[in-house]
Amino acid sequence: MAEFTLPDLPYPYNALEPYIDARTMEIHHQKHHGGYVSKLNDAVGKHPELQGRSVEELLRGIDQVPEDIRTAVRNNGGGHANHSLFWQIMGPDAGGDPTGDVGEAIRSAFGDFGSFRDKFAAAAAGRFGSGWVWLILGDGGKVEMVDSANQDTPLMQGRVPVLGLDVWEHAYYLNYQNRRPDYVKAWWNVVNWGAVEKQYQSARG
Ligand code: MN3
Repeated sequence: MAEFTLPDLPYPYNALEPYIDARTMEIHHQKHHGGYVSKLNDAVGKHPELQGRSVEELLRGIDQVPEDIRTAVRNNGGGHANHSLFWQIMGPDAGGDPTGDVGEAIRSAFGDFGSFRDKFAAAAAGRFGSGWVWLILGDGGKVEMVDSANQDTPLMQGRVPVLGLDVWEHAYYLNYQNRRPDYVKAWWNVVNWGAVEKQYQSARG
């Protein structure tokens, strides 16, 4: 049973160069994200009663997932959901200042875009080992920044991510080696604010 499938990237592997190189994108998408999908299918395949659940449903209800596959769903379901969002909110000919309602929400929460980037960079640098930095929807349309370890997702706390940055070494090591801050700085050039706005509006329902 292969219930979950690896989504295609909405752009070619080389589309984010020079900020993220094609080889990194290809390995990241096919091997890493592909691996999460495959292992998620193996886990969920052991429990036919879970068939038809979306990955978001599984993660929001992680405490109700059968114990023998809970860790596998947390890691690989998280990996699947996180990367599916990550590919969507990047793109070629992107970057610049945040636009739309999400841009307003960011300025309202953090001041100007520079202050927001500084806080994001500090969270990315401070995340020891592997993890993510997130912008999530808060109360009343506000946005908040959080970070998480491994493939843990804000969905497990009932929160909805609108923007996420992968700070696992596999996301940047070929091009940036140990220079995570350089990767984080360059990453803003590939953030597609139109796509982030879509996530924000969809999260608000
Ligand atoms: Mn990754």
